[in-house]
Amino acid sequence: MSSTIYILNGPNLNLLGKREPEIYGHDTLADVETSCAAVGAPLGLSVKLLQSNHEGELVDWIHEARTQGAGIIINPAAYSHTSVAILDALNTFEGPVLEVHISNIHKREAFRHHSYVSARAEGVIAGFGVEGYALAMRRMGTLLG
Ligand code: CA2
Repeated sequence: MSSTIYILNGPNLNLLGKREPEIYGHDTLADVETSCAAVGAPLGLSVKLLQSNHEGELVDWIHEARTQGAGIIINPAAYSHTSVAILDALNTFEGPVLEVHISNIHKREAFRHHSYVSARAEGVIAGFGVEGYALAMRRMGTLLG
């Protein structure tokens, strides 16, 4: 039976591929789900990709992953820089957590340079575009292997 990786996405990422392609590219979250599923299949990993514009809903999905997920890949979007609630929720999760940012947050405004989630993440990928999600899936295979 395959293990499930939760791929959680924060506010405004529902617009991925539809707005600001110069920063975030042309791929949509549906494309991300397809590429992550393709990477995960030979590793025995399935994906559950979710997106919310609401902090509490992301917290609820992290709690769900506590019993139904083997690992979490999270792009908390703007909540990266503000949310102690998401950090606290991730600290209750026992499996590996990987943080992904599509853009290189360190090349952008200073307020994007700090992420609360990074204090919990086993690793952080930033600036690799949406390929970062598939790279994180590959790393999940290693961490869970
Ligand atoms: O680079 C990333 O992945 C970010 O997490 C994206 C967040 C931003 O607040 C973080 O600092 C870095 C913003 C997500 C907005 O997503 C959009 C996607 C397409 C069009 C408009 C917004």
